[in-house]
Amino acid sequence: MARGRFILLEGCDRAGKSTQCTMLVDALKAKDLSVELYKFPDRTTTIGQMIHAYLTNSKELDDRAIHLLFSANRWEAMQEMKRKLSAGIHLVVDRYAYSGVAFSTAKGLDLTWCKNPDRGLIRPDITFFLDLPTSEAERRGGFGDERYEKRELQENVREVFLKLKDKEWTVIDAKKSILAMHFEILRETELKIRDGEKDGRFAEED
Ligand code: ADP
Ligand code: 2DT
Ligand code: MG
Repeated sequence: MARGRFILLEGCDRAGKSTQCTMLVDALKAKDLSVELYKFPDRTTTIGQMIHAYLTNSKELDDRAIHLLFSANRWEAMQEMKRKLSAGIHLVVDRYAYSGVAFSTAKGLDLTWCKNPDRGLIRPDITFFLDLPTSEAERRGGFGDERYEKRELQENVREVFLKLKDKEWTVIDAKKSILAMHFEILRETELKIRDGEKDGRFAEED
């Protein structure tokens, strides 16, 4: 059996990641494919609850400590994700290690230091970067109360994302309509799934 594909959606706040993840999962299910949604941070685990307490300002943590918790929150999902991919289930993932590096680097931590804890995680088969200028993101509603929902930080995060962007990313212009974005993401995903029927190994982050 061909292994499932790891499909990642990354991008700044309000670029439409969660909207597109749900639409992609529904569209793939409608085509009778096995697919599951993962979201990072996963706030349901013990580590995730600590992250949630930090993001909602009910707990203070050192910048490095919270960075490592975000990474640990991915590591604790790894075995299950590998099992599912091996069983032929496609995974649509809402944020991953790039968000980890982008936010912590934007706060002032060293880029290489930030990348290290995620080394060895399963590598996505396709990374969509939903690109939206901060000014456009702001028009999609006022900032909420979470710790990172601040204009200056969001601008820094976008800059780091643009620095991290490599030629393997598929950049989606998030100024487009929800449906236009969906069709673009679905088309690329279906190509990747067809392509992936040939290989069976996991690529790991380096
Ligand atoms: P993210 O998960 O990237 O933060 P969401 O999917 O939660 O973004 O979308 C943030 C807000 O923007 C929601 O109110 C959503 O309905 C709206 N939105 C999402 N995509 C678009 C789009 N392409 N054009 C206009 N508004 C959008
Ligand atoms: P959501 O709004 O998508 O729940 O994200 N974040 C996320 C990090 O700082 N490091 C990480 O590794 C990840 C995955 C981005 C909550 C916030 O958490 C930030 C926004
Ligand atoms: Mg979201």
